Amino acid sequence: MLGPVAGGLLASCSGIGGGKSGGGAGLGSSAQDIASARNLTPDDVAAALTTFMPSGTHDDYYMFASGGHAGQVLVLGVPSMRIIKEIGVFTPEPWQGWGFSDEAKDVLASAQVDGKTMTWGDTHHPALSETSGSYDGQFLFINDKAHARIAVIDLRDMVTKQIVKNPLVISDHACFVTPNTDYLIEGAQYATPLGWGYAPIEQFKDKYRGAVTFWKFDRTAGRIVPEQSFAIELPPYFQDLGDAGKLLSDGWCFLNSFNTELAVGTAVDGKPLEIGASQRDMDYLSVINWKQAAEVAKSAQKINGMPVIKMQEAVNAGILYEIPEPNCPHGVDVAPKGDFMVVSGKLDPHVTVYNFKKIQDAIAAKKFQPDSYGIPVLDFQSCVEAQVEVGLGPLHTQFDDKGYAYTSLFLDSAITRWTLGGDYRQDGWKVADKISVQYNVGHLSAIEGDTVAPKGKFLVSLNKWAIDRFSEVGPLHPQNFQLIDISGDKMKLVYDMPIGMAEPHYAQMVRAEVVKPWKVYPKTGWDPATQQSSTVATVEPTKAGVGRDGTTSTVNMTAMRSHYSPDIVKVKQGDKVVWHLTNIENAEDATHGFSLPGQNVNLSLEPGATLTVTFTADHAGVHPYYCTEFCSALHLEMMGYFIVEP
Ligand code: K7E
Ligand code: CUA
Repeated sequence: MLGPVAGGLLASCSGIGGGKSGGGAGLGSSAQDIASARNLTPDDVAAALTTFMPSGTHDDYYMFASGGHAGQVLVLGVPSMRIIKEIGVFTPEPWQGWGFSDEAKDVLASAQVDGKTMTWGDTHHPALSETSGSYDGQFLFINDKAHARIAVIDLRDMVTKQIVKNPLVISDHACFVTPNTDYLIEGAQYATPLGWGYAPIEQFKDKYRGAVTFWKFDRTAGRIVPEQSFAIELPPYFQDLGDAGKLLSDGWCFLNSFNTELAVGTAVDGKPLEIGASQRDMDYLSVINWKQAAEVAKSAQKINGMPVIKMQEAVNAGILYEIPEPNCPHGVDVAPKGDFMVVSGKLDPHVTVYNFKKIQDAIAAKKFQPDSYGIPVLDFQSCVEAQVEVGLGPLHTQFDDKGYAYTSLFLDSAITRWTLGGDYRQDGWKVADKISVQYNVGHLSAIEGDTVAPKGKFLVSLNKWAIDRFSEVGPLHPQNFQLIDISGDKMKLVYDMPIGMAEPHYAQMVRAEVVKPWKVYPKTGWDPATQQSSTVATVEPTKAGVGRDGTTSTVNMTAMRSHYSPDIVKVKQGDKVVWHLTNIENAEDATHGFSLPGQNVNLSLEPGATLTVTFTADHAGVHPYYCTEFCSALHLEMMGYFIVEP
């Protein structure tokens, strides 16, 4: 039953339950009645009021979450946690027609692996573009761990524009930007011979390598420029997550690695990899001067077209160092001022905080010993600022606007809030609060929590297991996003959100006003692939029609409520058909679909867009095509006949 506190809370919320009556039998007519009927505690009521968005109002924040091995990106509104969109990236996505138009097929084809088009990816780390270390709302990048690919999404229309395949490695993990998005940094994951060649597994130490790739980004073109990108060869330690330095540490980046034991598995080592790879007390954090590396790369030899700075060259140039870090690390996160690097070793209950200035001093004073590849390993004690005992299985860390850090604890299923020392807070390096989550948290995401200016307020715990939290759906359960209010002295869990679509590893949250998507395309006849006027658009229905040249039939079609022009399209069996469609509407939300049976054609034409499909009319017969979006009262009539004459 609702106690006096909840009653007071409700009473103090002006307008709630005030005098409304006559609502019928249901739960009751006032907020007080509803809370009582549903047995809600005062905390429940406060949580509901924290996340509720009255109909028609917009969320304060966007969350961009990876869609795991569904290969997509999810867009959510926070604090309501409503899913607003799923962006097709590595996997065809029928709602958006992603992967069905010639334009989208070109993007997926450009990302081929060894000549094969992959129809899925394993997305892990979304990275919003940054200007001066803050999200600028222009682009979103995301990696495909399975194939070492990086996708570029333009946030004006939230459509994938480019995918690049790493020519050196076959799997990746880290994906993060430099503070002005000059480079998108991709760390390899599992070591292989560079260039995806062959070498016996017994020659792991000598022939297998890791790498970190610096993809040059051209903001004006909105594209990665492979010709201006480069990589650094690394030891065959498995590179894991990374983060770019900022402000004080701008120009540097930090990349975890595990399996510095060089374990490969039972047949060679006599023990499984996970045992072999967790024997030493320490692994290595790579510390890399990427600004200087960009200069060194100009004279580097190429592998598969990519300039690769060899380890020895990197050591000679003074751009590559390592620092011991607690065994089996996962996260490395740079504090907002760029002064501290927070590392979590999964098997150590502490987070380890390195001081950038101390790292620089250790380099200058040559306090290092080479590892077995000749890379200088800096003295651990000389670089460490603090270690904070946060709990079991620490993974990732985010920051807020009050000088707190938040670390996810996989084994404890909890999040620890702790204080940053230095000039962030007076209280030194201490645990401040801890909250249980359900269950097995991986990443966590705070509002702009990995930028130079975190905003605090909310944190989302991205939990890998949901177990008992939701209605049963068979043995495959959803993941569980939990929204946590971090604005007060104690963290408060306010919402559970099931994600019934693969495992969202990482997510980033940004203030809504930073992202400025278009409502409709800027001009009628817009090519979303180039973000310019299309060269094959038809913007007048009177100019639409079918032409035939040899055995190629070209269809120039317009779509508007509620007809296609032309509506009857005749071609000869065996013709190559090039079909251009333009949605000539400019009304917000007036999207038309285009479904052509038997040809795997399924387009989504947003207002203004021009798209093309090309296929061979191999089946003589009558093909009714139709619009897949319920666009008007006469939507069912929005159809036509594609007639293939024998
Ligand atoms: Cu699942 Cu960042 Cu790939 Cu951690 S990662 S949890
Ligand atoms: Cu257009 Cu339905």
